[in-house]
Amino acid sequence: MAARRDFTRESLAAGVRAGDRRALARAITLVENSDRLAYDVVRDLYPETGRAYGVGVTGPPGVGKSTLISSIVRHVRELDRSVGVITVDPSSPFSHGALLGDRIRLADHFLDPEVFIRSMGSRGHLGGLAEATLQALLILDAAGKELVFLETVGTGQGEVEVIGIADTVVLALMPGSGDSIQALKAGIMEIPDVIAINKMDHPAAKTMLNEVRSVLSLDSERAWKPPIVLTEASRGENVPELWEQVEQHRAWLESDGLLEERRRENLAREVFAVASARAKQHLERAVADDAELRRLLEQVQRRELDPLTAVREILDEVFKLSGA
Ligand SMILES: Nc1nc2c(ncn2[C@@H]2O[C@H](COP(=O)(O)OP(=O)(O)OP(=O)(O)O)[C@@H](O)[C@H]2O)c(=O)[nH]1
Ligand SMILES: [Mg+2]
Repeated sequence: MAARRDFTRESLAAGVRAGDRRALARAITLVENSDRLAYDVVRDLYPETGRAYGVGVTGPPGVGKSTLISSIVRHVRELDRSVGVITVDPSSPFSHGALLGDRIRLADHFLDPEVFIRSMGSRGHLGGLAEATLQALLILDAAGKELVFLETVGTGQGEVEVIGIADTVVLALMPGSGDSIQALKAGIMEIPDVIAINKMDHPAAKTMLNEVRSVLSLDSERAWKPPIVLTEASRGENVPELWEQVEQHRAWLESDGLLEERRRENLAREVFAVASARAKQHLERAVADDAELRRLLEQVQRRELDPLTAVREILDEVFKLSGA
């Protein structure tokens, strides 16, 4: 594409630093395409990152995550903070711009030059969505956005690697999010930092509040007790209170160097998650492309070769690991 040539490594990095929307949009598109130029630019910008505060918003489909983010953005814009929003939809193949629902929900902010909003689907991404999210976050961080929101749908573990990089994780629930309560109770879902029970206009909101409280009370050892806030995102009800809890969590992390510690852990985990995703994809491709390796799988299926011998031969061949 000829248009892609109008940015060089230097001009793209400079554009991102200046917070130029066109440069930001291009850089994130290049990230989505696993383009070498994006890799180089993030590499150049990385030493300047670490200033943005990342807020992850997760929760089941349709609970109002985008609406909540939109309301929070309205609130923090009144406080004059600059904002980036990345919404990640693993179920959507679309990319390059906003998904329809997000576009409607977040439309209020499209004209605000201090707000940059981008949606990403599951297309491409050598290292999976974790890689694309991480790179996009770093770009918005380098662009000087003070707050970056990461939205992803989730009721279990898959979203962890996407928002695992966030400094504060908000779990959004609504009356009827029983599966999430079960997942929290069973320890399948990590305890978030702040819980929003959205759609408080719904008659069952109080019941939900009690259920969440009782699940959290099972875990009384925790140094940070996740606050629970009832919200009505569509009207902005209690959104300042929710934001206040995010700020409280931030203040708590910032005391005693906890934020530094959390970021170190998050970064190490993200690197590991991306490396694992890439290794898995490499392995899958290698086996698909190699008749010899596929034959090993068939031999296992016919019980001519035991599974671990096949594993060993595949790993030896693909990763040159000996004695694994
Ligand atoms: N009654 C009520 N409806 C709400 C509230 N907040 C959001 N909604 C509506 O709930 C629907 C889903 O809202 P979204 O913000 O798109 O939810 P989401 O969690 O981002 O959805 P996905 O990204 O598709 O998982 C929309 O029709 C919203 O208008 C609320 O507080 N009360
Ligand atoms: Mg959404």
